[in-house]
Amino acid sequence: MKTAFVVSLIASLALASPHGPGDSPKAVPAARTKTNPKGAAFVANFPPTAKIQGSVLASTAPSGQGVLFSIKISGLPATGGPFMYHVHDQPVPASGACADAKAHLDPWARGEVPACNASDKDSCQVGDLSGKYGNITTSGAVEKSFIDLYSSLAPGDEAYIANRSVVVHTSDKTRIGCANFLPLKI
Ligand SMILES: *[C@@H]1O[C@H](CO)[C@@H](O)[C@H](O)[C@H]1NC(C)=O
Ligand SMILES: *[C@@H]1O[C@H](CO)[C@@H](O)[C@H](O)[C@H]1NC(C)=O
Ligand SMILES: *[C@@H]1O[C@H](CO)[C@@H](O)[C@H](O)[C@H]1NC(C)=O
Ligand SMILES: [Cu+2]
Repeated sequence: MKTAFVVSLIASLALASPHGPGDSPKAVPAARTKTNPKGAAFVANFPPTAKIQGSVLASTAPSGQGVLFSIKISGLPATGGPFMYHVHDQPVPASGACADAKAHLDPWARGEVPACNASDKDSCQVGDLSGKYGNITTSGAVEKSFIDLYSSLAPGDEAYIANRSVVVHTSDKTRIGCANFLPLKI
């Protein structure tokens, strides 16, 4: 009896989809990307129509593991902070409409709740950069760099960020700037 129960339990676990929408957020920790190509670099430049100026550079980290993000933003308004910034799933279309960037890059369908715990980055959405590395709490200009082990610059990876976008938000989630990651031309 007991054995039969255990066997059926194991069978039902094995059948469960690893990325199903009903999974608890911690069921599938974000994969750490180990295949970032050396020297890959993409940049998202906020367009003149955005309320903020600047860029987000994403390049393979010097160690080869993870993506080095270098954020340089100016023109952050005096009110509306703290500001959040994320990699979003879709690119911004030619119209520049930030809403069309859709939701955060979340290849493992982790969802929005509970909020990302920065002490447990494995459990956060891949695209939730401010959840993992902190909100921008200043107005005006800011520079910030960090290495994210979950984002990918390897084409074909679920967490590939090129051809997607970065979005900056006020604390009420209003999108005040968005731009696509495009190959860096030196
Ligand atoms: C965040 O993660 C750390 C490390 O796993 C844990 O000790 C802490 O309790 C977590 N905080 C919350 C609010 O879950
Ligand atoms: C971005 O998408 C376009 C159109 O699908 C494709 O031609 C291009 O190779 C992609 N670029 C990258 C860096 O993946
Ligand atoms: C970042 O700001 C948002 C919006 O105010 C807030 O909900 C979130 O808790 C903040 N995150 C941290 C880690 O302080
Ligand atoms: Cu966002």
